[in-house]
Amino acid sequence: MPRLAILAVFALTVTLFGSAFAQQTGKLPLVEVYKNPYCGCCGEWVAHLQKAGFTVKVHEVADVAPLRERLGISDEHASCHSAKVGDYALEGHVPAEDVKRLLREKPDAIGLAVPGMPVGAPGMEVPSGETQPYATLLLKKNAPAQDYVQHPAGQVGGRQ
Ligand SMILES: [Cu+2]
Repeated sequence: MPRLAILAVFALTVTLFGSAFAQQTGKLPLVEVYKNPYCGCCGEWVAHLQKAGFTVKVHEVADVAPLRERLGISDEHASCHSAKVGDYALEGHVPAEDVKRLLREKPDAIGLAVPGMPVGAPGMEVPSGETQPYATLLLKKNAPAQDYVQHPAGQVGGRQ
């Protein structure tokens, strides 16, 4: 019997250590991006996510609008590309850090959006280094969108 007990303790230790390790590595879910094949800044955003550790699957589509609508993102929050990560939707040039925060905090929401194409957002960097202030919005299911993360001008949210 003691041998069995030792085995049990050993097995438990391995299990605990394994899950602690998995938590620390923080396995990131796949991001599925829907974009027009000719969208350059969309491709830059994909590169930004990959650099941040995400695995990205790109779907080239002629028109992103039907998917955006299916994801529950309204026209006023629209940008150039849409994406799915876990149970959430992403719209536009959302910084990878904000996506990680969303996945950590798991709010009850549709997802995140950076409407339009703010200069300086990840994938929207310009050679001059100019940046516009913008907010990453948390899209709620039956309520108005909320500011989730403020990105002041002069702070490049993209490539580190
Ligand atoms: Cu864009």
